Amino acid sequence: MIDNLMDYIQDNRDAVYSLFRRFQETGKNLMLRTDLWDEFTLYCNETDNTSLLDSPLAEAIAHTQEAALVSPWLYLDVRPRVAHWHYLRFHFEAMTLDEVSASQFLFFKESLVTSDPGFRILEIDLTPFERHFPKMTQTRSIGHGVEFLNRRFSSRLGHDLAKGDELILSFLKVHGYGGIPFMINDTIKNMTGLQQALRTGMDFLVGQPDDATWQEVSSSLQAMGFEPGWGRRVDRIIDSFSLLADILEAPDHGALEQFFSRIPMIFNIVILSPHGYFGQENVLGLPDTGGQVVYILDQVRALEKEMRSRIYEQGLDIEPQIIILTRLLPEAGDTTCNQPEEKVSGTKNVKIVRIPFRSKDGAVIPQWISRFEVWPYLERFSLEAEREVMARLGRRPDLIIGNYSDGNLVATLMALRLGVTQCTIAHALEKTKYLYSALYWQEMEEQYHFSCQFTADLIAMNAADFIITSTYQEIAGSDNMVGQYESYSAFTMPGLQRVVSGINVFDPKFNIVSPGADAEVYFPYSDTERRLTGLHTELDDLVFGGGRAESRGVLVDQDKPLIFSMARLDHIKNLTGLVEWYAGNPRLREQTNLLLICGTVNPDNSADNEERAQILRMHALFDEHGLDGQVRWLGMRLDKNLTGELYRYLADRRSAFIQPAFFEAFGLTVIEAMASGLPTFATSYGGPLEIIENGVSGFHINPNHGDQAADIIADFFSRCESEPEHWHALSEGAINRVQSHYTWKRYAKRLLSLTCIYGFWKFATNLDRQETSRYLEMLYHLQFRPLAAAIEKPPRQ
Ligand code: UDP
Ligand code: LCN
Repeated sequence: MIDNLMDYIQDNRDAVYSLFRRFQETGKNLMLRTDLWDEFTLYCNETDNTSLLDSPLAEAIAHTQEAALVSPWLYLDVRPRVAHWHYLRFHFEAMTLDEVSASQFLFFKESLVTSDPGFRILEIDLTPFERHFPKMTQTRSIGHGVEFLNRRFSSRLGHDLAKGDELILSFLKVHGYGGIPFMINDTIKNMTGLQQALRTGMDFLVGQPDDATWQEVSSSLQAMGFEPGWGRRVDRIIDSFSLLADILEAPDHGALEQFFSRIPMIFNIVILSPHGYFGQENVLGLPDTGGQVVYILDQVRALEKEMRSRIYEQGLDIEPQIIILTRLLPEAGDTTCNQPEEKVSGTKNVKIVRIPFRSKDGAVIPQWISRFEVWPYLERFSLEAEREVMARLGRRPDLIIGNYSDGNLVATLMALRLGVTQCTIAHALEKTKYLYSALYWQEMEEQYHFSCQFTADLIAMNAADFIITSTYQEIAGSDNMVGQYESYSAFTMPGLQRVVSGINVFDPKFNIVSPGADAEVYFPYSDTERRLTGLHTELDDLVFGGGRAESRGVLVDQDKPLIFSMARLDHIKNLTGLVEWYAGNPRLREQTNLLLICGTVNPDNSADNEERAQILRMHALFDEHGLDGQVRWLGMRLDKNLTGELYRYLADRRSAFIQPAFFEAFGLTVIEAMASGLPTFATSYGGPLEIIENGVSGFHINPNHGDQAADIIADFFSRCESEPEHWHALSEGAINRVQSHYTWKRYAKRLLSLTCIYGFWKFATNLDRQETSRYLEMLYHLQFRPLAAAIEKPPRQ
């Protein structure tokens, strides 16, 4: 690329020089991809130099994510393909181009922000520690880490077994529960012994009835060296024996995955979700409280079911336990977040356990604290949480799952101390949500404390044994957009830290495991037998009724379809933007009413600054555009069943769901609406880009071009008027998409299999991981802790 570009520049010096002058004349020191491309095409058109549009330079500009300019230099970071980066610099006067390191590029960027960049700030580079770990090379493999590890391990195993490697043997010996060993005992001394025992075992078992239980054959099998865990019935035990025998003979990645998933390893799981209001009722829509809560509550139900079924199949009688650790909030309003323990409905043994945040002197913090300010409390929280978990389980958990930046940090601290497999789930990494959140972190520090958050993210994502994401784009983005994790690979926070290699998205720790929509609640509107028609009077009143304390606007023409949106009232969700699009599009106003469920209508009822600002903006838009007869805003939280029926109630009215966010990491509302059969228009920034196939199972809209988005929606309704089957086609497309791709059952199976395989991988590579672990510990103590301590506020008097 560089050679071609250099030759091109040499041959077209004049044109290139005047183009760069033009960039310079914009007066901007930093230009984003779209700014650069717009200037470039304008230049080509104005100078009638269309050949430039087809040149290596055009290619480089089209793939540049950011340009930094200070005369006589222009620095570019070029991303020719997903997750591949080149850093280039161009000298205007000398007309030279060369490739520089990430560190040099970041240093140059720092000079735009601070007059004294100082080359000697802390440089974070994880590459040297990860040198010995296998990495994938193909972009299409990203997010399929476990398949890669299995393939890799099976080929290594073949080689190592031939040399007498005993890793599998020692791994089989470490499992047990409550003092009872599983899988094999000391009668089996080595690999030859294991192979021999498997043969003898199978010879013995074929003479037994298929449905005989482990208990009935256990005394013979135990004498051969086998312990419980191979299966409940003889047919299953034979199957497990032959799987292992095959692996030992000729390792194969499919068999390996299947066998590891059968080993009894997971009985207790701890899930961390400290911030927000974590409860089962009355919480959704409160600040910091949305999809993560829904996700975890659905996740634990599915996990418990799958764990129980696996344990049963393994022939064991152990009741699995899951503990969700969250924050206890003494001032909990009308939620249950002030209760230390709550059983999760629909489960046998899943509990929400709440632990308070405490100040330095140990006093309980009574009030809710924004997710941006939780950092000083997490270490104390983690210690108390650990004691609580050990007291409840009486043993270490088998898996710790962190959620979001704060939960992931606590999970890291606990997993490191306890030596347990750690999984992290980001839900949403804030870094990509806010433009220049790293470069201009100092300006945002007071409100967001990204210094703590991004450092915590780096620590947790590198400490995790495996990371699960809801989509591919969450890891590595798309051709045009940088992935959320990818954005941590190189970035700088001037004056604080320059991250030259923060995460490698080719690491096999990444796995895409998409969540689902609770099929008991979000099912198609056409599934009439299951419909909750008893709720329709309440819905009539909510949607079409008169004014009520928690609402604004009363719909005058009730025959029109509705466009509906529901989300937390954060700036990023862009609901006020949607109101503006609607207000400014006469066709849309003519064709539809707008229904919004978000936040609270009275700003005095909100403790969150960002939410308050949005509430005021919403009122201003109603006033400015006279929307009270066409827009209904409900500032309330609906019970889950009511929400489910509302989506269907709106589908009955041939309505649509709109998700207008500036960025949406995944978007559970999107799959809920789609599962109900509502045609859905959702942001092209983030998860919905991958969830929806444009024009088939919904539509992509660009939140930065509201006029176009409003036209796309208006066009849809115009077409549906003359061609009602168009609505049905989209509705069916949406339902099919969710049913085939987003289910919790599939999720639970996959997550448990991953846990087994990464558990083995952790066992196999434990020593090698120590370097990374030590580096991260240092980062935690020397960098994170002082940052967090500095933002601790004195306790409220
Ligand atoms: N939700 C709700 N009421 C609200 C806002 C949200 O019930 O006022 C639910 C919604 O049904 C979905 C979740 O909260 O299940 C929001 O998840 P999503 O992934 O769309 O967004 P997040 O809030 O996590 O950013
Ligand atoms: C957080 C978000 O912002 C959403 O996009 C996700 O759907 C939700 O968490 C669940 O993962």
